Amino acid sequence: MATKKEEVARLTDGFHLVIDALKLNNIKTIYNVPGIPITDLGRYMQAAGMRVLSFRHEQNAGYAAAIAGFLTKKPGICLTVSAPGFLNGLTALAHATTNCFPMILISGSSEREIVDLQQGDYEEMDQLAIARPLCKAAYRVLNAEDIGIGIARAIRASVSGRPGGVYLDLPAKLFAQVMDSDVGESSLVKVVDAAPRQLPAPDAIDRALDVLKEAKRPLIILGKGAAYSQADDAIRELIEKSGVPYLAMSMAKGLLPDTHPQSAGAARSLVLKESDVVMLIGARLNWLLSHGKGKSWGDKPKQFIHIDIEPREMDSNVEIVAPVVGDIGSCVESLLGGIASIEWTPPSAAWTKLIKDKVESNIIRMASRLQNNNIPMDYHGALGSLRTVIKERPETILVNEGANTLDFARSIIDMYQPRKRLDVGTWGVMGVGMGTAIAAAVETGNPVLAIEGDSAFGFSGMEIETICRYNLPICVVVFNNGGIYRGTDVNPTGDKDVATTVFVKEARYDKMMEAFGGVGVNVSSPDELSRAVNAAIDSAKPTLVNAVIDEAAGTESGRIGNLNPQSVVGKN
Ligand code: ADP
Ligand code: TZD
Ligand code: MG
Repeated sequence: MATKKEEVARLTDGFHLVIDALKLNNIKTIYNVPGIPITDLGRYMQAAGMRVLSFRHEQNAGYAAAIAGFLTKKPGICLTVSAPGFLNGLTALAHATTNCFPMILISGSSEREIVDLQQGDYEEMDQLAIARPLCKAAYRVLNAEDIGIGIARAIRASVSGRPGGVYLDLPAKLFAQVMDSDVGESSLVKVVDAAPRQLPAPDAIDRALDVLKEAKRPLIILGKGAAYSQADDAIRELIEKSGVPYLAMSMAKGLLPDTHPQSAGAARSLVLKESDVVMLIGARLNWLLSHGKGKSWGDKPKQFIHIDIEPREMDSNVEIVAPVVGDIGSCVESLLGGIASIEWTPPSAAWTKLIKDKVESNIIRMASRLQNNNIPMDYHGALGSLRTVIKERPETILVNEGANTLDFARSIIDMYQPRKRLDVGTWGVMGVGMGTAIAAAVETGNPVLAIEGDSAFGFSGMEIETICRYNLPICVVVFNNGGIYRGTDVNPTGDKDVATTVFVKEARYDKMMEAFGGVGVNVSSPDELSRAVNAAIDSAKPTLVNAVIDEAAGTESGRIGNLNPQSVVGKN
């Protein structure tokens, strides 16, 4: 007869099946905040050799998971407790879905029987119903033998087609369910070809090439979908072989170096207005591209070619004359094949010279402003020095959020390598900073430079303890202008409360980093700033640089002040 010990040895349970299912699918990093009912899950995961990183707030763990998905093309995993932890993670899940990043939010939940009768369980909430509208797919696993299938479905849903966020609900009861370990093992599923290639139809490629070759003033726009696809060589070849000028959206910067001769980045308004055919590659015609119409697109007629994996994206804002539906790697390869098989004439010198002249004059106009040594620093002086840091250290991952801090950094700092610029994404979310920086360091091992508005930093600032705890090579620079957009607003009533956009004057964010054993530096000039950041990257030590910025230098909402509704009766 088997002893009790031998009998237990032949058993597995919900905890271990979740771990085995994730490991079988090569998922080994978890971004989490512990608590009932998932504390032991995190412990067992760590014991099983997974990397389990604990955060101070689930939203930051969620942003970490989201960007891990963008960087790796595998779902980033965020693990939370029930109701409040779940809700804290939900913003990040919605953000991942909005940005087309693959992510799985796994949350523990309370007893179904009690939740559904609303009898007041510990952290009672119908999480599945709440998550569903905010993600691509939402699943709940009730029985241990379904854990393998549940995790397989979540993985496939997150990365196949247009990537996005998936919610996986694991009730507390599930973890302790016991089953025979052999039966358990055979219930696990290793997902085969989780994100199958999707080849474009040959006639769609022919149609696209017909439009492109007739163009007098063609333009390619690369979006973060192009960066995500990791088809870097093919995209570069398409741009160089076709000779078509291109614009890179924020997180597509560096797919080709921003200094590439075909980059129209410094002539953005000109090319949007003057182009006659625009080929979008992994970029949506949403607000970030003024929906493909209106003043910024000029009054010349335009035709759009659109490459995207999501068929419903076609004609979403304007007519698409040549939709190309498929994965970017396959679509770009097919276009390259097409170009090779026809007599391809590159765009006219008149068009490329018009752009080149504009790019050059804009770069010259900017150069002297970037070299200013004003104290207190303005955005140009401070970012001019960080621009050089990235030029000399192109493998550094730049994380960026804020309003002026974001908009100026995006246009001033050239990127040289793919997927090295990570920012606020489609929604312009403040608070992605520290979670993004942590995942970037963990997933790539590269140094990370996070350029943060002081307001933006505040949303996730407590995670600098996490950065110190895991000793990550992250240098955070807080652009401290004492407020949101500016530090100069005054309360018009003269009341004791300061204006709504203003923070404590002369705050020293560097001292927060020192509190956790990291390095804190306070700087007031561009030279000091670049010295501090170079030293931080050389040392690989967690560092926070408090960069004192002129409180009057910024503008309302950075570059998107036009989106603020205007009151006709309100007085400022
Ligand atoms: P940006 O903000 O940089 O303009 P968007 O987030 O608007 O970029 O667009 C990204 C697009 O890329 C989405 O429409 C998404 O469906 C698409 N996409 C993501 N991955 C792929 C892929 N592998 N192949 C094709 N399209 C993709
Ligand atoms: N909350 C969230 C989650 N996202 C937002 N985008 C905002 C609020 C509104 N918001 C912006 O759009 S930018 C910004 C806020 C609060 C902060 C800007 O101030 P900053 O940058 O200090 O980060 P600058 O350099 O002072 O402009
Ligand atoms: Mg600020």
